[in-house]
Amino acid sequence: MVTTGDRPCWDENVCVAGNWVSLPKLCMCLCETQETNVYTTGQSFPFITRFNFMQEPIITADCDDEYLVDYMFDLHGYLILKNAIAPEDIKAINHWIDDHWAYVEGAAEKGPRESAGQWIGNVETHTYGGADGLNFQNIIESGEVFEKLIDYPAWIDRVRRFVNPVNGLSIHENFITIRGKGGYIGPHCGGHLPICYMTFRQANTGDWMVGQINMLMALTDIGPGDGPTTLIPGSHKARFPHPVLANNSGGMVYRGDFAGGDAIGMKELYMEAGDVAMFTDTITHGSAKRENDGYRRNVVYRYSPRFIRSRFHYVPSVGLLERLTEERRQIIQPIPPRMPVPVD
Ligand SMILES: O=C(O)CCC(=O)C(=O)O
Ligand SMILES: [Fe+2]
Repeated sequence: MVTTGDRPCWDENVCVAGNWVSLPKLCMCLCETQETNVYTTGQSFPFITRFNFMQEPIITADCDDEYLVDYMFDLHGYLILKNAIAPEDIKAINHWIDDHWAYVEGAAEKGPRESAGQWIGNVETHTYGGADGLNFQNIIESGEVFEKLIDYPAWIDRVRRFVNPVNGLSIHENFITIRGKGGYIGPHCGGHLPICYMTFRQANTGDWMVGQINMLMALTDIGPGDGPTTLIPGSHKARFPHPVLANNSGGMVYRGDFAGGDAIGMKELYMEAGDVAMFTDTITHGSAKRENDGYRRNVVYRYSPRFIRSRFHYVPSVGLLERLTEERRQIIQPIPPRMPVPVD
């Protein structure tokens, strides 16, 4: 047994062939083969299912080791929350998608104008550029399960902490994204960007100050060939733009027009339905091209400080505001519009 501070590390059940490294308050296993890189149980890190320098930082949604979560999120810029969403909620979301499949593939697919979406109540269909597939934007307006996701227990406290409670919270964009064979999203973002919400920590004090944190929720299993999300671990701290984003305009190319998975340094994130990838939008990311038949299904909610207007400025409907709990309303409309009192 190796002991680091008050955290005991047990070598049984954890790593057979690897070496143990002790760091202050943290123990890691540097193993030589992938098979031995799997944590099963361990008294020091009961919440970690897998973690090492090479593989994904994965935690179970109920992990309460705040120090460890902070360490991994700071280091990698992302975490996978395992089994974060209840199966019945995943089922309800997939059901909504099935009910609206004609907008993805069918009679309703083409909107009245090339550039505009179709409205389904307060939800609008949308694409960033075609290859990325179809989005149902403003999905919080389409039913209870989507309202529930606003402050879902598996992530809301972490999100508040990373954005920093002094900043409050808002949702910058919320949508379902459906991507078929051949679809992808190009590489974009990185620590070099001078965009005001592309922050991670307060530069002087080091306090959390994440300007945008994405919850990318898997509605089906996403594995090799399914067009998984890709990212470059640690690139939220990069001061150089990724080489493919540096070719024009002094590093200000926002998004490459080819599959993100083909950009050097990208790593694919594999998830099972109900898992959530929580990542700072500052990290360089995109997706691999989908090679398999069928469609990739995700929900994305992006959280920002309350001062940031939502990306496409969908105005919350009166019905939604009335339905929301006070806590959710504070996130969806953190700064209510001020208007003169009507005079009779
Ligand atoms: O679709 C993906 O896998 C990536 C999505 C993305 O770029 C984002 O959520 O910011
Ligand atoms: Fe993105």
